[in-house]
Amino acid sequence: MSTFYNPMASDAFRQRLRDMQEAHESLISRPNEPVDNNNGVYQRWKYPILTAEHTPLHWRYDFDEQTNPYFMERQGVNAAFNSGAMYHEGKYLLVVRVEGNDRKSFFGIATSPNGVDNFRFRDYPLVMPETEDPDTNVYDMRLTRHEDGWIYGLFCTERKDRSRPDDTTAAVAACGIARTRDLVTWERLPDLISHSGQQRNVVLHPEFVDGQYALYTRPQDGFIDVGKGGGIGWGLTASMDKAEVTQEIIIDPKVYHTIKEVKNGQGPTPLKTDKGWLHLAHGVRNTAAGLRYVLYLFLTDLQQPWHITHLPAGHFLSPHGEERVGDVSNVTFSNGWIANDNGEVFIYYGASDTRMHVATTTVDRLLDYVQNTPPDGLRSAASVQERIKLIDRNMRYG
Ligand code: M1P
Repeated sequence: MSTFYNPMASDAFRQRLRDMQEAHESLISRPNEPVDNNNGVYQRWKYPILTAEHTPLHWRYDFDEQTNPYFMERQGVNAAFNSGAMYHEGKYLLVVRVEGNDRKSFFGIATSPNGVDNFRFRDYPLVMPETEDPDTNVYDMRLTRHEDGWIYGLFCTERKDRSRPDDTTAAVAACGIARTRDLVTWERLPDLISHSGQQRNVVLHPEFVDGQYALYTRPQDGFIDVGKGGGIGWGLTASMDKAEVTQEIIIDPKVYHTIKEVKNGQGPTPLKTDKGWLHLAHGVRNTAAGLRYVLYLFLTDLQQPWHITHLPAGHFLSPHGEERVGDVSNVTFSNGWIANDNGEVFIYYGASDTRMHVATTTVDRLLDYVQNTPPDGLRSAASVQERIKLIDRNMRYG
């Protein structure tokens, strides 16, 4: 990232620019620290890895004293959250959802040498080409390195619902699709055509299935409410150039009185392991305080990635401490994780639609968790019996 110096400016203006750059540099280079309370499943880290304040100063301030005599922030950034992730050219790379004060989200690419701190944005945001029907808002990109050789970015594209011209809140969500080879130049492809209403949280499976591209979908009747759209779906398309899913099956339904009672959605691209495909997803339930978004894990069959083999009860990660508070409070949301060559896994999660955090673990721990955590018995009596089994086993050591 560049540093800036304006030789034409007054001493005071240059001093303020210097001070701001120093404070910004100390924020983005602050070493992160693992937190003490570690549940054995994953390790949380003390500081958010990205916030609005981490975005480059030159995205927000005008450094010309003639046009900005008060050194004001001209184009504020409101939040930096829900990021796609990939290991690329020796770095942990995030495609971050950056939201301006104008409420428009766009993508910024930030990289880190170690995955837990020192994330730095590239000098310019990602310029996403538009289709003939321009997007009003784009967000939540999932990156997939597909075996066809391309890196795909699937994201939500939101537009005004033109069938309800008088309702200024009415929107339509669809799956936007772009691909790149170098994470610099992007080719926009037509949006996904599906025949099940609106779509958000669509994710491309990294391998061909029956010679076709496979997509995890999330059909929904409305923009916020999924309605009859019953959960995480699965569908095939012959091509990504004109992606169309004609048949969708629900592979992970929403279920009454669980963490995904209201809705759910596939998180990042699943990780291939020798025990199956590891999936991270979000589940949503309602509370008197509003919706609560938590993360959960499941495992699917290697040959039949649409077939769930293990589905632990409850959440894997839920909003804690400061993560609970933000523009949309009580939300943890993940659309990016990275497994490195040492079997370490970096789970990137957005907190309350405001900032980004990381939790670290290993493939082995995640497999242990997903295979050995009991499934949901769906009744209090079943849950207590499951807990008594654990207590009985432990009583041998009492
Ligand atoms: O505000 C919480 C989340 O809401 C949406 O997710 P879903 O479609 O599952 O409800 C998305 O807008 C997401 O970005 C956001 O974090």
